[in-house]
Amino acid sequence: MSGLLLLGTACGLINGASDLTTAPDLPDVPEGAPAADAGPPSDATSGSTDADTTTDDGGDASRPCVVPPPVANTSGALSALRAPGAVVIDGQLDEWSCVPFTRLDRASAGQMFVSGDSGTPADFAMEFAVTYDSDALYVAARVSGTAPPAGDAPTAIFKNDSIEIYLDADGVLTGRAGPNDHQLVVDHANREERYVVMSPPASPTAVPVGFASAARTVGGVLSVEARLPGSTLGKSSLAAGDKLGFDIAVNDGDGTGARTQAIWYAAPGCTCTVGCCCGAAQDMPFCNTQRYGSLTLAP
Ligand SMILES: [Ca+2]
Ligand SMILES: [Ca+2]
Ligand SMILES: [Ca+2]
Repeated sequence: MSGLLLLGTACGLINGASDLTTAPDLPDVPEGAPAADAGPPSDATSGSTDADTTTDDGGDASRPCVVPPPVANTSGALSALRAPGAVVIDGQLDEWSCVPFTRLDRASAGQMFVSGDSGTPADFAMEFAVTYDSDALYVAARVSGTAPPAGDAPTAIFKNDSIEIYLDADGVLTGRAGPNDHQLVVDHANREERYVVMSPPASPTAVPVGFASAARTVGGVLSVEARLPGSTLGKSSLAAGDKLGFDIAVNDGDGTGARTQAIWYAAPGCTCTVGCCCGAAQDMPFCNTQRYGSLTLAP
């Protein structure tokens, strides 16, 4: 299939795994993926009953749109467009077809964490996007090349094939996560965890009220959607111009601790001194909010 299908197509046409076969810059999806990956969709959703949240302005699923193919963004500054329509947290990314995605792979990652994985330099990649409405922030991710699903660690789910979302609401980056900082992990089975303070041992806590996620695997491609209410970021509503600390990572793991993590951005400069901060062995966004990039909400 031609990657040009991504250009000038109609909203709703692109969906889930088909994106990865059409996107021109995702060569990491092997031709003829393992049969084990091509089975029936594996759906998992969870979260509050208000997970299927609509945007304020509705939307037109048939409205034509033009979005560029996913490209890397190594600047550390990301912007999110307002959601063009309703975002339904079901692991199907149809409604994201008019939202630009950013590519994250080993080559473009701001930081890599490798712990026992024997993968090759190009064996997994993620495309991710962020959008919002007045009530919530939404994150979508498509992960390819990890041969998901894998890893069934019931806790410390970052050991499984998973994604991690990092958010800071108040612009105060002290290293350690504060009350409105979030490290949210969603794995291929839609297990969810939040981590707050990463002083060993790491202890997951319940995800925030109103957080919802869904994970779906089709054809070896893991699609994840997540919703984080503005209230959990200390905001009564979200609006254009808001700026948040933001980062995201993808884990290729087997559940045992052997994993490879690609982190979108790792900000240079560091002033914190407590915990695994500047220059410490695990000086990464999960442990040091000063490594976050930024997310600006655009009109
Ligand atoms: Ca959806
Ligand atoms: Ca994997
Ligand atoms: Ca903060």
